[in-house]
Amino acid sequence: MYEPNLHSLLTAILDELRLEGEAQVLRCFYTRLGANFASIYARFQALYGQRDDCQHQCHVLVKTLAEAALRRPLALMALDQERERDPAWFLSQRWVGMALYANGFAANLSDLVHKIDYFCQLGVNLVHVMPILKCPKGRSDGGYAISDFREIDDRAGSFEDFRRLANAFRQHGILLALDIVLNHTSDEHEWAQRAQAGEERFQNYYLTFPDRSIPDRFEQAMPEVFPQSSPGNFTWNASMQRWVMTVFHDYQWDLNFANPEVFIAMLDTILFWANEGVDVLRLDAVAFLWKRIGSSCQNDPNVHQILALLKECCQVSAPAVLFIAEAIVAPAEVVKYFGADSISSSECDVAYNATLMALLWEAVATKNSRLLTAGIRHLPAKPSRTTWLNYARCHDDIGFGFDDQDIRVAGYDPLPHRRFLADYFTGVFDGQPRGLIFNRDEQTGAARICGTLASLVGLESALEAENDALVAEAIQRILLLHGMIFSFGGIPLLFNGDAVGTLNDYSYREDPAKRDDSRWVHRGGLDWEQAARRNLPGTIEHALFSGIQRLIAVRASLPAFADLNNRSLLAFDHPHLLGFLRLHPQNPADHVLVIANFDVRPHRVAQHELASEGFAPVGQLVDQCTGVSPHLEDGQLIIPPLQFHWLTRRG
Ligand code: OTU
Repeated sequence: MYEPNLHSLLTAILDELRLEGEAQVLRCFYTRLGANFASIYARFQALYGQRDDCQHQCHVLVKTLAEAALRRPLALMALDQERERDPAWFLSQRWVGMALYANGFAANLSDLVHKIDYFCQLGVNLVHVMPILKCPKGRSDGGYAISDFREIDDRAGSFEDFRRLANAFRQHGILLALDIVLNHTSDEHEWAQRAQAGEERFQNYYLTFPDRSIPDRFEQAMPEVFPQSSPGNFTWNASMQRWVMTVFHDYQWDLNFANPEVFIAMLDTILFWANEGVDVLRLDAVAFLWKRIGSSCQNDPNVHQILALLKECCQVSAPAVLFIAEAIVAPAEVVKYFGADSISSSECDVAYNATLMALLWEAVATKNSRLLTAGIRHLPAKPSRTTWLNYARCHDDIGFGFDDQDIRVAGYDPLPHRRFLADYFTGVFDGQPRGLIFNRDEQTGAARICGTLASLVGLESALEAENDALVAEAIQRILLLHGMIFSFGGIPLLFNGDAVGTLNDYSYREDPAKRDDSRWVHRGGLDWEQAARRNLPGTIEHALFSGIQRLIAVRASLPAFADLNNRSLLAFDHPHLLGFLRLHPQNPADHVLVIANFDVRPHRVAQHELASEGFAPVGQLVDQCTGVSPHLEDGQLIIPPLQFHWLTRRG
């Protein structure tokens, strides 16, 4: 910090705070604060400088940071230092995540402790426990409408259960990831209740308006997230006699981040969970944090200001935590959530790779790799010390949000192609995929889809038809999709029952609170009787589980799979094959060539196409997944239907 007035400002704040604590802890806090304060102050000014209370709120901010830092448990301080020494720790190919429901995958938080063996057996060492905070009984959006940011919902268990789970994970080397829902609260949150009771201070925590004039201006440019199940972006509240902004459901009130009190309260929430030992914070719906009339109210520049400020504040008080950006936005926008720095993340360390997810499903549907290759080629570069969260399925719907230009490059018309995809996955053509529509947009006809991984690749229909060949195909597709998210570069994130082929669960239709949200079809629990068959050779569950288990182990042994921005697409132009290299930073002998066939027919690659990449003679290549050489014919590499190889030049 070189600005003398800034120095005296900080000194004044700290003098007033009269912090007490162990000398070493205080010194550490002062050092980290000193390193970040100039930037924190500048961002805070940029966001809130025009307000009368800006200086006062800046004091509150520093106080919040100090209290969190001084409260931080010793073990976590040691972790802070460890991760600061190795800031690239999360780029390793050894991390594998799984997202699950505590009361679905297990009975509740305390039962989840008993399922740790499952993670260890599979090789999963990062677990995203889906929302567990207090929320209303029916109107809760699967836990994403929170009524208390610091209380565990009694359906998940108690705070003690949570702490026991966090400890057990730590002992087993499993990272714990939790959601931080920044954008909104439930209408039953104390803030919303007090706003409804007429307290102006809390009305200012949200975006409320006495009449439709401002809402109407907003609506002109705002798209709808749930056009069918929750149309419109505002809800009339009779007790306040005001309109409230509700971008998601009518009971999810959007927080007003233009109010510094809201920013500080949410920062305090983040630091609270960081101090409870949460390693990874999944920042939900981050694209929506700042609203501006006349814009789509997504990806606003001030969203990035807020995220960068949150990051710097965490660097001061809990530097060990990672942020995951859940920004399901266009490819060109998503990389901005890593921040503007080219070396390290200055906002989120990890981001959901929704682009890859959607592209993979497109390749499944078309059985070719044209759009997939184009989409990967045009994925914007990201900063060095950041990584993707690569997934095939999650708890949400699948939106076909690729770039229109890429769709054209692949030879399709954007709108009809998106309609084709929604039709394909809802079984319109061959009846194999068992997807459901989620919120069709009546204006364009485009729709998002739901369904479990297994049901979408045709396992459910194949089992019903007792068609062994189609069952085998479905298994192959599940392994193919995992083969891709394991080798692309980033942290792969499995979902709930995908490793044992969990099918759609239609029982949500009987529950009035879930009936209108088809995402529940793929949020069923894990059937542990079915899961037990993972240890029984000859079963589908065994084929899937042991296949994925093997991929995880092989991946961990290949340092070229660490995400060092070391992926390079093959120059060959094959419509059905995806091919890319993962480059080992030091040793070319350890480069890995990934080749995948999305078609139901075999395809070949000529020797000369790989020679230019140094992967010849093909006869000497070894597939690390199987340990044997790939199939050759007349000196050409044959990639069987729906298969992939991780090839190296060593045995
Ligand atoms: C997120 O979703 C959650 O993952 C959803 O489960 C919640 O319903 C939602 O936020 C509200 O909390 O905001 O940035 O297309 O992909 O709503 C993306 C639907 C989000 C989801 C979208 C998403």
